[in-house]
Amino acid sequence: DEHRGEGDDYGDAATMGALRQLYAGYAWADVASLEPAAAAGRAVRGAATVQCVVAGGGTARFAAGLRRESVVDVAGVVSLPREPVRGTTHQLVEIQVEKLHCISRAVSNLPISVEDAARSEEDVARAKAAGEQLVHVGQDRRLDYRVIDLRTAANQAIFRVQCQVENMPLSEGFVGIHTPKLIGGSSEGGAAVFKLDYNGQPACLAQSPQLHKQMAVCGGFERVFEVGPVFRAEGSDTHRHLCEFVGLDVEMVLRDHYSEVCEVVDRLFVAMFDHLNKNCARELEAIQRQYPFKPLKYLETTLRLDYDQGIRMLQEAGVHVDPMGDLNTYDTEFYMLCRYPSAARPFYTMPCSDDPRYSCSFDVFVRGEEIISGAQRVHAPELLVAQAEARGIDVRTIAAYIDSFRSGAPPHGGFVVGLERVVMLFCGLGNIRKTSLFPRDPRRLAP
Ligand code: AMO
Repeated sequence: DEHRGEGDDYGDAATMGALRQLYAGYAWADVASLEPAAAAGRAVRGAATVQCVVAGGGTARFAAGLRRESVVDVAGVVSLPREPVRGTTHQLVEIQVEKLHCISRAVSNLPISVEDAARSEEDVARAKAAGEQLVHVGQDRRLDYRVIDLRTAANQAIFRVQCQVENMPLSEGFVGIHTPKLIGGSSEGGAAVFKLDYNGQPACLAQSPQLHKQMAVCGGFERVFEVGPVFRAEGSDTHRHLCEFVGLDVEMVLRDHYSEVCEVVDRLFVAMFDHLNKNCARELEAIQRQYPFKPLKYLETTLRLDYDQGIRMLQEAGVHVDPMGDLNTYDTEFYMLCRYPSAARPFYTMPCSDDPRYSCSFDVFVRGEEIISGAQRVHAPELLVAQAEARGIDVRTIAAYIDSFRSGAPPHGGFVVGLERVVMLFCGLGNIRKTSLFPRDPRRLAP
């Protein structure tokens, strides 16, 4: 109540206080279905709407003057609607308004409307076929006015799903860490870095937590993970590249073999997919309504193939363009390719002991696109120096990293998951900008 100040108010303080308690007890979507608050954390705000009916008099005049997207407090009696309201899905009840208070007014000329932004392409096409003109808000315009666009049910759901994905390593005993984002040089190869001046020293924005997450393992942490920004000065404007994305990095001590890392990926992802399908059904439904997609096909134990085996299958099938397409014969859209050629991997990757032309590395694919890169790392400083020099890296720029393996370093490996890519591909969204709250692509630095 201290935050009132928009003048007109048709409720007394006590009622408004009680109303807020009601909201605290019932999640937004559940007000409509009158389910108790057990599922409060799970409800999708905005996925359900409730119609408020104003009978007449001063409240009606006040309501008529309210503009779309204004924020209001409402108190009234919940009743059954006389007839279902067009275009709503959860319209089980409505509210006969007794009191109405405007907390924040929206301007009259909003650049886009939530209704327009929430429309699926199918809706627009159907209306067009019926001779009706519906506004279709293109992606750039949505992103320009992202604060309004984010209010659609699908967008609310996308970021709730993303939040479920990012904490998954906690279940396997990984400790969350934070590594520096201002660093002295590149870790993943020279090209794609944002350079900057660090008090007179050349520096760049971290391309990956790679070197520091490994140093954390050298520092005695057996299993670490980090959810943080990763900066890549990508020149290519594609559906799956951002200049700043969220990396879900993992690094762990190995006992014998890098397959231990693959097993962690398998357990985490199968459990995560199961969890999303079971516990985020409402979110997925809300996304489906605006962006229809088929549920992801995955196996109980993730399919793992050697890179060579995958390539052979492709050749046999005569596939040249979509490199992963053929693996669909396994009835899974989630799989790992292992043992990549060493030349195709960064300097810190461990070569295979039986054939150093190949490496202890893997990539993971969802619906044919890469979401994870991972590997065992070289923990012997001499080999590390040799591999860096062979790739033309000036080892003086990574001296502290290399030195950290001289004071005793356990065998270790890890991987990174591109958070936006996982959500994009799990939900078949087709463009990474849909799963980034305020995306940064080669052309976009605002909002
Ligand atoms: P890599 O560079 O292959 O590996 O990146 C791994 C994963 O990060 C995501 N990704 C991106 N997502 C959005 N926009 C981009 N521009 C972009 N670039 C990469 C993808 C990709 O699978 N240090 C190693 C990983 C490791 O071995 O731990 C690395 O950074 O999902």
